[in-house]
Amino acid sequence: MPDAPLVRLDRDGDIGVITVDYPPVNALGPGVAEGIIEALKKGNADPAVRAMVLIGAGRSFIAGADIRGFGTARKRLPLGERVYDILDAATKPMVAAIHGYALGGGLEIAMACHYRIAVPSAKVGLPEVLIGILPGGGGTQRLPRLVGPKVALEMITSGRHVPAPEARTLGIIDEVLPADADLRAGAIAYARKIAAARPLPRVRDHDERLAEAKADPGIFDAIRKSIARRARNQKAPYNCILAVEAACTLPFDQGIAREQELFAELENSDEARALRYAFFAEREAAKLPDMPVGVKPREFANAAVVGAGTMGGGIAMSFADFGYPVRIMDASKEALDRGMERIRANYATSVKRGSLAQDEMERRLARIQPVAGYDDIGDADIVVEAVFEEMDVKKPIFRALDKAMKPGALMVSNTSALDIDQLAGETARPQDVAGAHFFSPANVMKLLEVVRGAKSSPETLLSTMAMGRKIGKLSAMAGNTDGFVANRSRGPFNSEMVILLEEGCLPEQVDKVMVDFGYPMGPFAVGDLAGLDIGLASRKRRAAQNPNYRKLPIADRVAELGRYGQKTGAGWYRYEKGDRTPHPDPEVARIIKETAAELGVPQRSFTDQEILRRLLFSSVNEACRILEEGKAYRASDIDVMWLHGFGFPRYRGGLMYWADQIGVRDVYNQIAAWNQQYGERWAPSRLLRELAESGTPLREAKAAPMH
Ligand code: 3H9
Repeated sequence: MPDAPLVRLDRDGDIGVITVDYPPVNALGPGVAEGIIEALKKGNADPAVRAMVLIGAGRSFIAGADIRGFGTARKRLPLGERVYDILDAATKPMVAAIHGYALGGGLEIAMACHYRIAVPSAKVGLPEVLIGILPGGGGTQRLPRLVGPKVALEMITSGRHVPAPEARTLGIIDEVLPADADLRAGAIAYARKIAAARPLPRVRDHDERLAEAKADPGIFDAIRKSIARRARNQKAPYNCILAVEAACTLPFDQGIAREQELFAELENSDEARALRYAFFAEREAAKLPDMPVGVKPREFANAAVVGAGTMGGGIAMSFADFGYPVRIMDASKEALDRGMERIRANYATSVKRGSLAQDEMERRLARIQPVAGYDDIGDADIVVEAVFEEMDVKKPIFRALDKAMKPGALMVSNTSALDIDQLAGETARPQDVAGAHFFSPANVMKLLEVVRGAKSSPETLLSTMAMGRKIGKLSAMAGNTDGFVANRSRGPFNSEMVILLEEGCLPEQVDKVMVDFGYPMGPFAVGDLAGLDIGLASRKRRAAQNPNYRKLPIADRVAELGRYGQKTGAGWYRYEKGDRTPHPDPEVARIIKETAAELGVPQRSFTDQEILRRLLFSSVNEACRILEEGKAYRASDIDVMWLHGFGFPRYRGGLMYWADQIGVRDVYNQIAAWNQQYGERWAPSRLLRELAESGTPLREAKAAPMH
C-alpha cells in the first residue's frame, strides 16, 4: 500500500483545503514543506478555488521544523522558493487555521498566510531560541511587523507559547473561534467571507509597527541588558535580537537574507547541539523500555498530600496549579494552619511579582482543602506522603494509608533517600507503592524522580510518571538506591567542593567558577540557602554507619558554630540583615586555614578548569556506577535530572553530555590520575573504564537492566 500523502488538497465548494498530516505534531519533516508548496500551486491554478485554508490533521497545526534534521545535511530550498515565498506570491487568499500548536516554522508559515484564525485552546510561538537557533523562516521579520518590535523581541528571546486569545489581542491572530466551533468549518466560512478581498494583506508589506523602533532605538540594548543573566554564555538570544533589529532597519528581503546569515551561525553551534540533545533527552526520559505492552497508567482526578511542611505544601500547590483538587493533611492542627498560611503566602508573592493573577490565585487556593485525618483522604486517587525524612516517622504513615486508602489508590512517598521497599513493606499492597521525589521548591522545580520499588507494579510506575507530567513535571525513573539517581550522582560533587577548601580554595572562588559555567548560583551559596544543618545531620548519620566515610571537617566546623546559612545570617558567607546577598567572610577563611593546617594538607592554587572538573568528574564517575548497577535506564536520564533538579546549564546538555564534549578517554585518564593522587574515592568505575577503552561516548553507555 502506498504511504498516505503528508499533505493533501481537497475542495469544499469554492474553498481549497490543504491538510498537513504528519503525526504526531505535523513537524516540517522531509517532504512536508514541499507538499504544501505543491498543494498551494495546484490550488492557485484551479479556477474553481477562490480562497484556501491551511490546516493540520491530528492534534496540532504545525509544531515547527523537524528538529532531528538540524545539524545534518538536510535538504534546503533556496530563498525565493521556500514555502513562505510561495505564500507571499499566492494570488488567492490563504487562511491558516490553527489548533494545538503553531510553533517555529509552523507559526512562520501561518504568518506568511494572509489571515490566521484559531480555536481558543491553540498556542503560538517562536521557541527556536530554546534549541539554540533563531526563527529562520522569516519569523524575525514578520512577527515585528505584526506585533511591533518590542513584543516580538520578548516573544522571540523567551520562546514562550502565547495562548490564542492573547495572540489575538497582540495582533498575531485575526479571529478566535468560539470554544465549541469546528475549526475546519469555521475556517472555510472565514475563507469564503474574505475570498474577494484585495489587495491581499501580506504581513511583509506592513511596516507601520516597525516605527516603534525608530521612535525608541534603545529597545534593542534594553533587551540585551534584560536578558544578560539568563543568556549568559549563549549566542542565540543575541542573534535573535540582531535579526529583529535587521527587520527594523532593512527592507524585507534584505532582512530575510540577514536572518539567514544569523541562523547559519547558530545551527551547528555547541549550544544548539546541546539544546537539541536536551530536547530529545527529556522526551526519551518519559519512555520506560521494560514495561509489558498494553499496561496503561491509571487515570486520576484528585490527590491528597500527607504532611503540610514546605515540601508537602509545594506538592499540593503543584496539583492545584494544574487544576487538580487536592486535600492536605497533617497530624497537628498548628502545622496544617501554618502550611496553608505558607501556601497562601507563596501564591501572594507570585501575585505581587505579577506572574499570577489574583483571581487565579483564589481558584488555585480553592482547590487545596486542609483536612484533619486519614478518614478525609481515603477516597483520593493518589496520595503523596511528604512528612519528615525519617524512616520511623514515615513507616506508621504507610501503615495508616494502607488502612485508609481505597483499593487501587496510588501511594507514593516523597522521600529523597530512604528505602522505598521498607515503606512498601509496611503495607499489604506494595505493588501500589513507589517513590515520587520532588525537588525543592516543589511547585517550581520541574524534576520528578520516580523511584521504582522491588514490588512496584508496572501500572504504578507508569501512573506515577504520568502523574508528574500532568502536573507539569519532567518525570524520570530511578532505581531504589541510596540517594536514588539524582542525589546519589550529585553526592561526590558535594563532598569534593568542601575537599577543595582543604586544599586551598575559598567558597567564593568555587562559586564563581560554577556561576561562570552557567549555574544560576554557586554550590556554597545554594548550601546557605537550603540550610547547612541538614548536611551536618546527614554526615553524622553516614559517618556512624560507615567507618570509611570521608569526613568533611571544614563543613562540620562551619555548621557546628551555628552558621546554618541565610536563616542564621551566616554560613559559608555572611549576610546583612534582610538581605540575601552573600558576602565572603574572613571568619570562614580562617576556619578553612586552621582546619587545613590541622589536617596537614598542603595549600595550593587552582585553575578554574581544575575546580570545575574536580566537581563534575566526580559525579560523572558516580553516574557511571549508577548505570552499571542498573539503577537508571540511560545516561540521558541523568542529564535530565541534572538539568531540572540542580540547575545545570541547559545549553551544556547535562552532566554526561558535557563530559562527552571533553571526551570519555580524557575524563577517564583524569579520574585515573586523581585515583593515584587521592586514593579510593576517585577509583574509576568499571563502566567508565570500558567506555574509555572502546571510545564509546558516555551518552551511549548501555546500562544494566533496571532493578
Ligand atoms: C523551527 O521551526 C525552525 C524554523 O524557524 C525554520 C528554520 C528554517 N521536530 O513533546 P511531545 C516529537 S525549529 C521533531 O512529547 P507534547 C517529539 O520528539 C522548531 N520532532 O508532545 C516526540 O517524539 P517521540 C520549533 C518533534 O504534546 C513527539 O513529537 N519548534 C518536534 O508534550 C511528541 O512530542 C519547536 O521547538 C519537532 N519540531 O508537546 C517545538 N516537535 O514521541 C518543539 C515534537 O518520538 N516541540 N516532536 O518522543 C514541542 O515543544 C512539543 O513537542 C509540543 C508538543 C509543544 C509541540
